[in-house]
Amino acid sequence: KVAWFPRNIKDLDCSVAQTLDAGDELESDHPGFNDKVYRARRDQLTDIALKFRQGQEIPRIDYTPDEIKTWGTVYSRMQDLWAKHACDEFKAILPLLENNCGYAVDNIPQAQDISDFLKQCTGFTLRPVTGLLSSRDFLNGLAFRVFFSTQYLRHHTMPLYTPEPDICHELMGHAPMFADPDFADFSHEIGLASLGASDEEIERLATCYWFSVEFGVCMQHGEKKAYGAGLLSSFGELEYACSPTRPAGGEMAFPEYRPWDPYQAAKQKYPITTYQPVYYVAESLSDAKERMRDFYEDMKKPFHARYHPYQQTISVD
Ligand code: H2B
Ligand code: FE
Repeated sequence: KVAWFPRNIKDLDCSVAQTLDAGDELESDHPGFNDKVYRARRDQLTDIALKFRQGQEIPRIDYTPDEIKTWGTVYSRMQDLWAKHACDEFKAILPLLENNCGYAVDNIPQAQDISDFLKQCTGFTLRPVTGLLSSRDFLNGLAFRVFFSTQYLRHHTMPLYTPEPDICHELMGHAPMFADPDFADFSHEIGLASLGASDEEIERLATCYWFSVEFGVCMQHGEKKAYGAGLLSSFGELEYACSPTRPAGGEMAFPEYRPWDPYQAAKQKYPITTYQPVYYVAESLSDAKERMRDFYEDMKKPFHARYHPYQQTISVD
């Protein structure tokens, strides 16, 4: 039996409504767990995501000075690191986002502006979400070139740490890459592959997603450069992944690098709370995409899903 999957972009409203369980409840080890003001603010932003319906304008948010300061702390620390370790595609797109979407140290960009910009570049759009979705629902959105994006900020007491996706991770790490055509196609492939897939296949695709969209590295000018959002939004791990220094006293392990191969990556175990012990290195973003496409075409699914961008629907044959 084939699992339910969205056929029309409007069906994403169901995906979101169905699975928002853990998202709006903070875990007890979250730095904002005991902060009443933080939690009340989270509820406000969560409400926007809950009320959102596909096709609407994403409401603009008046960010507080504290929130802007947290964003700015991350943004300014990342700027130097991006110059050294981000892939060329990211570095080319960032100035466009600064000019068109309000990316700046002292301003948190609005999701609708980024969504409009991405739509012109690759057809990708953003959709607000309250928190973590299941892998299946999250990946299904990519099949419609929709990226689910949280709008709250990490807790201001720990600006360089977040145990969950927040707006810094989404807008600094993910959003810029969706403006790149190869990366957009790559993400779309994973999304199409996830439609109606078995639970085991979803697990394998989510693992591929982890080692590419989140922690992917590629070779450029003979050096390792990051294209994964988990790296591009992480102050510590970006440097660690792209140019680690051999530990003198053994305080930090040295990562292992393997050529990007979705068949291998899909089977690899990974930690979620520490730096990655293994990174998969693609020759380029288009190489990453080609290999992902081979993997998808090899999957034993009973049908082939196709996306129709004008109608924003999926057909199967
Ligand atoms: N949900 C949300 N809201 N954002 C994510 O980045 C996310 C998710 N990532 N659910 C997914 C899971 C990812 O870890 C993979 C596909 O499981
Ligand atoms: Fe992410």
